[in-house]
Amino acid sequence: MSLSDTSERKRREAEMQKARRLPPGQSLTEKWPVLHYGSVPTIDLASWNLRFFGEVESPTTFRFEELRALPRITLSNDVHCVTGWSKFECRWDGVSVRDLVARVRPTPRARHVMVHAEHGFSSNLPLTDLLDESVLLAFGMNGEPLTPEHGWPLRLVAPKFYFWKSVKWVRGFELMQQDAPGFWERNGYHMRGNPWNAERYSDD
Ligand SMILES: Nc1nc2c(c(=O)[nH]1)N[C@H]1C(S)=C(S)[C@@H](COP(=O)(O)O)O[C@H]1N2
Ligand SMILES: [Mo]
Repeated sequence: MSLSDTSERKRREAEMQKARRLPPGQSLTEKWPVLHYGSVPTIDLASWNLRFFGEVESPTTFRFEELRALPRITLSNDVHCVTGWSKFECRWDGVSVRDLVARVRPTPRARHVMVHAEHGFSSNLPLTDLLDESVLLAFGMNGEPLTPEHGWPLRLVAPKFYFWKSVKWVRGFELMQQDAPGFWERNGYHMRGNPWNAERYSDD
C-alpha cells in the first residue's frame, strides 16, 4: 500500500494510533529520512574498532572482523524520530549488544551507559534498556547493508526510544555508575526519550 495519498495516510495513522502502534504526535513515512548533526565520517575498517570501557571487569576492544564473525540476529521493529516521523517494519540485521556486554562483565556499580560515536556524538541509556531484547548493533536494514549516511559500518538500534538514541557510526560503550547527558540530551532533548510518553524535550 502506498502512503502517498494523504487521506489514506491520515486514515492509516488514526488506525495505528488506535492500535497503539503509532506514538502520539507521529506521522508515518515509507521513506527513510537521513538525520544527524555534522558530516558523515570517513571510516577505515582496518583501524576501526568498538570499545567497551568504564564500569566493566574486562575492558575490551573488538575489531570489525570479530563482530562480523559473531552469531547474527534479525529483529523487526518500528522506529520513531523525535522530529515526528515513524517508519514501520524495519528489519535489522546485526549482532547482540547483550552478548558483548556479558563478555566484558559489567561491575556491580554499572547502571548507565554512554554510547559514543565518531566525531564525538554520544547518547545515554540506562544499562537495563541497552540490554533489552529489542536492541541490537546493526550492519544492515531490510536486506541492504547500511549506507554511510545511515551509520555504516555499524549503528545501535534501540527502538523503544526516539531514534536519536540509535547512535550511528558507533565506536564505544562506556558503562557508568551515574547517568549523564549525551550530545542531544545536553542540547535540550529529554534524558529518557520514550516516544509513548512523548518525552521529546528536557521539559516534557
Ligand atoms: N553518530 C550519530 N548518530 C545519530 C545522530 C547523529 O547526529 N550522530 N543523530 C540521531 C538522530 S537525531 C536520528 S533521528 C537518527 C537518524 O537516523 P537515520 O539518519 O538513519 O534515519 O540517528 C541518530 N543517530
Ligand atoms: Mo532525530
